[in-house]
Amino acid sequence: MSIHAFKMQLKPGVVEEYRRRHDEIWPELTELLTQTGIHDYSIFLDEDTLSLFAVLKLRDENSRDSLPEHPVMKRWWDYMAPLMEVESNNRPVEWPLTPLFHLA
Ligand code: RM4
Repeated sequence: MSIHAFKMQLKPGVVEEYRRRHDEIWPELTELLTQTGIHDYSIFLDEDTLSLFAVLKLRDENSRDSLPEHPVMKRWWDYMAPLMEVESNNRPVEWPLTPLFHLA
């Protein structure tokens, strides 16, 4: 198991919509993420900068690299693109975060 953290960026004025969409996250997306090997996945908001801080755990045997090609993942990224800073394919821009400390 490994832990991964990264930043994403929300656009102004969409916090409540971003929260609502995650409160109602598609079952097929949570199933896909779980099948991929992702678990214990949290996203936190910095209210000052609208930066999102994502932290997830990844099983050693995982298929995370295949996610960007999956139709459900693409559909979710298309759906979320108006709310976030995204790449040209609508994947959210992810800025990696460097681990400095962990208390197990
Ligand atoms: C985020 C973003 C991420 C996805 C989570 C579930 O808004 O789309 O890529 O992993 O939702």
